Amino acid sequence: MCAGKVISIRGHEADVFSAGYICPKGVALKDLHEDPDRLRTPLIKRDGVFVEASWDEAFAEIERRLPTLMAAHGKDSVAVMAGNPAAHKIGLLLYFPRLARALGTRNVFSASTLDQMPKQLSSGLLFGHWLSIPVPDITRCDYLLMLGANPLASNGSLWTVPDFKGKAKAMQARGGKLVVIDPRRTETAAMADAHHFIRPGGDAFLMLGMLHTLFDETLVKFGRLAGLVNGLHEVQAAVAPFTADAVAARCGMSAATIRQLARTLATTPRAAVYGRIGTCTQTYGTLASWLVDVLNIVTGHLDEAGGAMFPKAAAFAANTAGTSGTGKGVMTGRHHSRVSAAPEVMGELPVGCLAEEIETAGPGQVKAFISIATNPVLSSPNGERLARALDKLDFMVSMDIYVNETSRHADVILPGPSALEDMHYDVVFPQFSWRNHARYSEPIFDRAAGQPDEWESLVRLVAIVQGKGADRDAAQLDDEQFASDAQRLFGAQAPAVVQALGALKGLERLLDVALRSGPYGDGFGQRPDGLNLQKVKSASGAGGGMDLGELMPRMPEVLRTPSGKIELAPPLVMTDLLRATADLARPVPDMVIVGRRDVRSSNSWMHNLPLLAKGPIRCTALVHPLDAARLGLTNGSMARITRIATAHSAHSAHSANIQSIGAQVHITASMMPGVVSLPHGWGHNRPGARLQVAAERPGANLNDLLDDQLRDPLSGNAVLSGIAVRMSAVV
Ligand SMILES: Nc1nc2c(c(=O)[nH]1)N[C@H]1C(S)=C(S)[C@@H](COP(=O)(O)OP(=O)(O)OC[C@H]3O[C@@H](n4cnc5c(=O)[nH]c(N)nc54)[C@H](O)[C@@H]3O)O[C@H]1N2
Ligand SMILES: Nc1nc2c(c(=O)[nH]1)N[C@H]1C(S)=C(S)[C@@H](COP(=O)(O)OP(=O)(O)OC[C@H]3O[C@@H](n4cnc5c(=O)[nH]c(N)nc54)[C@H](O)[C@@H]3O)O[C@H]1N2
Ligand SMILES: [Mo]
Repeated sequence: MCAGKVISIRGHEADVFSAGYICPKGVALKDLHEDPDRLRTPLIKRDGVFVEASWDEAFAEIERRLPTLMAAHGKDSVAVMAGNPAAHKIGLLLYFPRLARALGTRNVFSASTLDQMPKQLSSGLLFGHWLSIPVPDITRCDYLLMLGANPLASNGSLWTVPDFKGKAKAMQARGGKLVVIDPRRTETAAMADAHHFIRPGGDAFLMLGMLHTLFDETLVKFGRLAGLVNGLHEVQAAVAPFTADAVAARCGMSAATIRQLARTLATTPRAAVYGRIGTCTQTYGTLASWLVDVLNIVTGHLDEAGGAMFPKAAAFAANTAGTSGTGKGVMTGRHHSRVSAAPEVMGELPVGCLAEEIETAGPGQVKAFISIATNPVLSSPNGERLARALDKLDFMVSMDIYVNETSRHADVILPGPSALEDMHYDVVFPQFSWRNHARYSEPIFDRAAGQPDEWESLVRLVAIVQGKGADRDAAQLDDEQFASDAQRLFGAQAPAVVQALGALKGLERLLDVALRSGPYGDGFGQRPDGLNLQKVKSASGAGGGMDLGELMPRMPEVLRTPSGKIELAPPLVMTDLLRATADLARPVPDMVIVGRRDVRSSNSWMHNLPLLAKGPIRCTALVHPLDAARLGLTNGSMARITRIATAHSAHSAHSANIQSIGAQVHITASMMPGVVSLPHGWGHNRPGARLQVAAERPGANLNDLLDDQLRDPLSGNAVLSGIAVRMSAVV
């Protein structure tokens, strides 16, 4: 560690995972570190104005207000939400669940229901664990069918694949084919061997049509998994209505193309289907996510080299714990949200329910909110409604590094250290990585005096909630918690484990336990050649980390279903197929809106970093020339995009959205006619945010047009794609 300035940031060629590839956001960490708007001290709002405070003052303020509120209104009166950066920060990820548990509230939310909850649910139902999500084995794959993803911009998602472009080119060089299904000819589609437009929201229908073709043409084969799959006949019966001809109009694709996609998938020995955010953020999100894996399973590509395989992470891989090959499986709906009766999924309620839980009076009404690294005012549908609701709270705490569109509503803001002041070990991404690996990064800079790590702030919040006091030392509280956890986890072995961990504390202690008891671990001496933190640390840094090899078959060991089989026909999904059957002939709207990502942006933030913000305006509305001509839109002009009201918004005064937004038009034949694409996470013109650079070019907020009440009913995931809109020229 050192004190000083960032001179430059570059990729590390010896890195076992990235081989030196970094995206522009990595380079921009310099700007983030130096950003004058990034908070360095806690803030407390006094008489409506934020004032700087010491850490002790901030925690004292929380202790003064939160426990009394909980005592008066009950546990559910506090809502808590964790956002996307929590997936990148080991401290937030490992300690957030402790806060949620300590609060004991049902009102737990996260960005998962704006993103991948459908995939987690479908994987849980099929394979028995929320985190058993197969990824394409790209280095050996010869045919990759990709739906609703643009890894050239995103670097992959639920599939961590740095330099996707290089890997896809290598696949093409050995004769492999990449086929992209997307309503926009994206950067990824442009390099693909084939690209097909699809009507937004049509993916479940497309894949049902493909599945029907596989049954119809007797192309179904399980290969090695024969005998491990339950429910094939139920699936075959349920897909009977979905012939390629019946689904074609709904997908905006020809029946011949749909059949051909199915045949190529079935007859290419090493092939995989991959679907991502475009397939999740729709009303059939769970169905589409399920179908991706069903197609892989029934064509014999699941768990095969070059197909869709399950990574095996070195640490914190819950799907390596417990008994191999069997388990409890997953269930949903153990409780329901108070206002909309939405089922709990993975312990969470849908983000779309947060505003109404704050607005609606009665027992269990949300009176306080703790937001952790999340900006739902911009990143969730109908954020304006949420913003109004946040103003009605009795108390709000934000753990955030900026005063932004969401944290401006807080009474207390607790900032985390800069990314360069934090140690790092990827907890989430190795569960979905293209190759198994383990690497550890030391902090580059010392932290400013008094600046706690984020896990320490969470430990202090837990202590406040548990009535242990605001002035307790985080490290000591953590020691106490660890001692009791070790007893529970290791029983009679606990003293030996504690001794083996030596002087390690906090995150490093948890990481060492996870590595040593993980699938490659030394088992605290039982397997002396195995991993521990010390070994991973020595291999990291200059060494570039530890390569744990290519993806390996994991069936049936990875299964955690009660039957010990793949459950191809989960009742929840079978019932939802009836909804899709009834919906098959629904006419498609004239014009719908979808989102996109830009390589120089990260959801609703990083727009304040000069290196990323410079250059052309990125928050543009992409429209096809035919639509532009029809609507009288010209390149570079402003258009008004108005949403067409849904049944929900018609009944509720609260939920009335901002009805329209203005965005700059970019005319391009890369769009499917009838579809407009606008990135999300913009709209940095809200009063009270302190984002000087972002405010110069605030952009339009796509989520202002979207309906917080539209969800995939199974997973609770928000519908963010394929929403009917009208567009007109601003004159
Ligand atoms: N319309 C539409 N909306 C979408 C999407 C879409 O495709 N279309 N995508 C959705 C998806 S996939 C996601 S994941 C969500 C993401 O939505 P969010 O979870 O809200 O995440 P971000 O928008 O990235 O906001 C991150 C917040 O964390 C703060 N932050 C950054 N670094 C740190 C840190 O180190 N510590 C702390 N404490 N805070 C930090 C930032 O200042 C910001 O307030 O957006 C969703 N919204
Ligand atoms: N640079 C950058 N990288 C990121 C992020 C970022 O904001 N910026 N965000 C990160 C996060 S949180 C996530 S979750 C991942 C997401 O990573 P990806 O899933 O790759 O997300 P996108 O790049 O938004 O690509 C989604 C694609 O789906 C298409 N689409 C929209 N609707 C439909 C539909 O109904 N059907 C089909 N087939 N396609 C549709 C869109 O046109 C778009 O091209 O990216 C991560 N990486
Ligand atoms: Mo995401």
